[in-house]
Amino acid sequence: MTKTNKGFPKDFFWGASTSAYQVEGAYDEDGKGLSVQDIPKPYHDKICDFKVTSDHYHHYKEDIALMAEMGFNEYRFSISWPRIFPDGNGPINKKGIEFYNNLIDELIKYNIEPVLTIYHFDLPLELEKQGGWSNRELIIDAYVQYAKTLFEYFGDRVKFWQTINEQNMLVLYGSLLGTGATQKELYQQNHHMMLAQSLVMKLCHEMLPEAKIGPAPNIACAYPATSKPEDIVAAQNFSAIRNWLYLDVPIRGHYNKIAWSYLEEFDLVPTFEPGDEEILRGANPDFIAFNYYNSATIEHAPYDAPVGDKGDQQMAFTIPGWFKSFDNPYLTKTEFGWEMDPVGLRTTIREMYDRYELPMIITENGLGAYDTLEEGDIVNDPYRIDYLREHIEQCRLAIEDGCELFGFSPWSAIDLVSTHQGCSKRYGFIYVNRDEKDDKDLRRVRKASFYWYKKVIASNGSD
Ligand code: BGP
Repeated sequence: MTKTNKGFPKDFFWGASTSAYQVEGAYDEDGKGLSVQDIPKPYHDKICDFKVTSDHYHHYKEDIALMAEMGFNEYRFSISWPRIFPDGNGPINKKGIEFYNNLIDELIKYNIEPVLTIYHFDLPLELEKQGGWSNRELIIDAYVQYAKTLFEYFGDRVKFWQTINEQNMLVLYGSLLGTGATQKELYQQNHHMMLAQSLVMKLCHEMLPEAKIGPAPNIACAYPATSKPEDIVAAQNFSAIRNWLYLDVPIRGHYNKIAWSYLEEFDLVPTFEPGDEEILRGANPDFIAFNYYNSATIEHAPYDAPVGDKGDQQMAFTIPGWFKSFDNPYLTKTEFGWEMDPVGLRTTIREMYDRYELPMIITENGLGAYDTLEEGDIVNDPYRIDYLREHIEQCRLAIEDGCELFGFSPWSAIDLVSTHQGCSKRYGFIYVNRDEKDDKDLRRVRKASFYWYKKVIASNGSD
């Protein structure tokens, strides 16, 4: 018996992703309000902040032309909430609407499908000052009004929507926003995000019956560190707390039971108000957008286990009594210390499809590296090509396994500023000429991976 080689579906989405605050710059131009990302952080002494980034705000036409040259038929980007509502709610900034109208039109001009993230880490500062996601009365309504505005202005052209980028990372690494919220507060915020997301999904289905909307968490399969039975339970605990908590609510309409017992044990259960259960049951997403960078290797952690530090990896956490993450001896790491596991992507896709049977799109996956601009405007990034080639191959295998994957949109279309490691940690197919302290000329340069990805797209997944 041989396996049928299904390959990628003929209308598969090939593109890449960015987020507004990491790529746009123009942080205070044309009426934009500040976001929580615009507050100076201590590490901004050494690396750049988000004021200019790749200046996509002024270069979007050139950038989209380059995406079109690569053959993109999809581009995943986010809207800057404070560019539309400078205070988070209240009056609309027409200039913000104009910018995204132009950007969407430019994409459509090249037959690139816009895949729009409503909220990607850049909460308007004015909302944060009033408690942000902790302030239930304020935030749910503000998010719903904001999303409704986007549906009204862009719903005629945007068919694919994502509610909240990496809600699980916002909760598990709350410090990303530097708000100093406690664990208890973070799970209450999470509950408010769940409610806001459900209401927005329902609204999207009412206002835009042709559109599709989904959540956008970061998902990682978990390997037990050994075949010791306790390690198997620990790996299941990890998956429940890190992954399924965030997908079960929108898709199954209720909290994951194992994650719930963790919340109970550590006194982290959020306060519910009457009617919340019903709101959570009303989401009904059409697809799952998910980000995948690495897998996790998990071992049992006794209650007195020290809370270990695995450096900067996305898997770096321990919950005493529940699990502990562990370095996988079979995997190598990027220059920035993130484990690389292409096969884990196939496992993650299979696990999710088996569980939810919803179509899926990968909205982030990629290699952060120090690239070098050589004389003659050459950027050789074979490591990125290898990384992406191996991940794409695992997508192909997952499709062959029967999973419904409709797009691959890696991080990132163009170099941009990392969440907390500056602009030298590059992910793009397009190099942007700048460094941490000097914006230089922001010239765009096609990397070797640019030409390679163009061939991948032209051949629908072979190269
Ligand atoms: C994801 C975020 C992105 C992006 C990426 C790479 O978690 O959704 O915004 O930045 O990770 O991470 P980093 O920028 O920290 O290297």
